[in-house]
Amino acid sequence: MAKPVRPRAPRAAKAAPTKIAAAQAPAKPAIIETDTLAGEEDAVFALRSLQQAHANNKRYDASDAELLHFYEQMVLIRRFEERAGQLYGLGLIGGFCHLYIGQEAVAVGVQSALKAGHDSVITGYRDHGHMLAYGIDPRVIMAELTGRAAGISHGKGGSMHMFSTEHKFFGGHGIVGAQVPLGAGLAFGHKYRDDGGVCVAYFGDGAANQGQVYETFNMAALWKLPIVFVVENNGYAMGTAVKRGSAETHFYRRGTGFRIPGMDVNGMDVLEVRQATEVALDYVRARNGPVLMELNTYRYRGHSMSDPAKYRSREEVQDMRDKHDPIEAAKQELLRRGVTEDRMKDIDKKIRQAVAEAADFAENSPEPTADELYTDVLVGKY
Ligand SMILES: Cc1ncc(C[n+]2csc(CCOP(=O)(O)OP(=O)(O)O)c2C)c(N)n1
Repeated sequence: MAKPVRPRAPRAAKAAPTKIAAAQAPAKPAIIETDTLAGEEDAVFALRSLQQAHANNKRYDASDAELLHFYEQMVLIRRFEERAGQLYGLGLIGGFCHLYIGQEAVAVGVQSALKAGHDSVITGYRDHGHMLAYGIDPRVIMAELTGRAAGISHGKGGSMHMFSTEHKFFGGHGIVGAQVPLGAGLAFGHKYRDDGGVCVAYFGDGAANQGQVYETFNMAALWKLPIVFVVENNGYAMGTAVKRGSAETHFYRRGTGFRIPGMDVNGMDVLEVRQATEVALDYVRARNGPVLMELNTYRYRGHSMSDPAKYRSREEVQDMRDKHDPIEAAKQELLRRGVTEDRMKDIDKKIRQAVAEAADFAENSPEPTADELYTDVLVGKY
């Protein structure tokens, strides 16, 4: 599938040196060949770039069973999120609720390449899709969304603050960008214990403009931490389009100043995401330090449930849905491979049932009792 065609901001043209500037330039000392050194260094850095490896082999060679599994996981995320949107509309979900619809191929493609229960993951508030891709029970996620005691954070976290240490899923963070330095901490833990694990830290294109992200890049590169930074570039930070809020819209290049190789990936193609993640993980597991992946994707719904999304046209959203939908693309590929439509319909039916069960379970679960206010406040006794 072609890379999504969300328009990128035009890059500023390099100013041609004027005659005056050239005339005033000091003569270069003959001995200190800084230009040559810089050139060699750049060549070394360019060689380290993983973009070439990605370009050479873009898509994961999935078996039919694997692709069907990816399809199933993406459909689960979509149907779950649609149902969460309905429950929000009915007043059953309080607080914020950020849906992941449109971005499913990112979570499914990346998670499928990780060693479950070994590698760790941390993300922002748009977290339900990641948890589902990690195999966490939809019932406990829905129960958390509806503030029930059976929820994964005992009904006290809601949409943005879900954890599962068992699955090495470390949230669920409402503070934009906060998960990036925390992710470096998780990566430091892997390195300190020498357990071979990698941390994947997801953040948005808006979060990518925060200072703490670059402090983290510096530390992570300096200490060669086993971390994959994943920018989910969905085109908007709340109502601000990428080209209005970012001087460099190619986020995969943002690690260059810290010698972190970047990868520019089509986040609407689950097989491309999977393949690129493997390249990144191989590099990180070989103790080379961090990688920065930009996954170009799109969110179909508003920023959160309370966003009418007036900053973009209906046509833009429809165009992405029609031409770049990750689920439809996987479906078409399965059909081309000879997997029958009936097989996929069975999967869709099974998913609808699982999501309905999750919603029933949540609605029929009790709310936490008042004494829950005093639990999970501190990790230990001080
Ligand atoms: C430190 C901080 N500043 C501002 C906000 C308000 N806020 C919530 S989401 C958001 C936009 C983030 O956009 P992006 O990183 O692109 O992620 P996306 O929502 O697109 O997934 C902002 C500014 C916040 N939660 N935390």
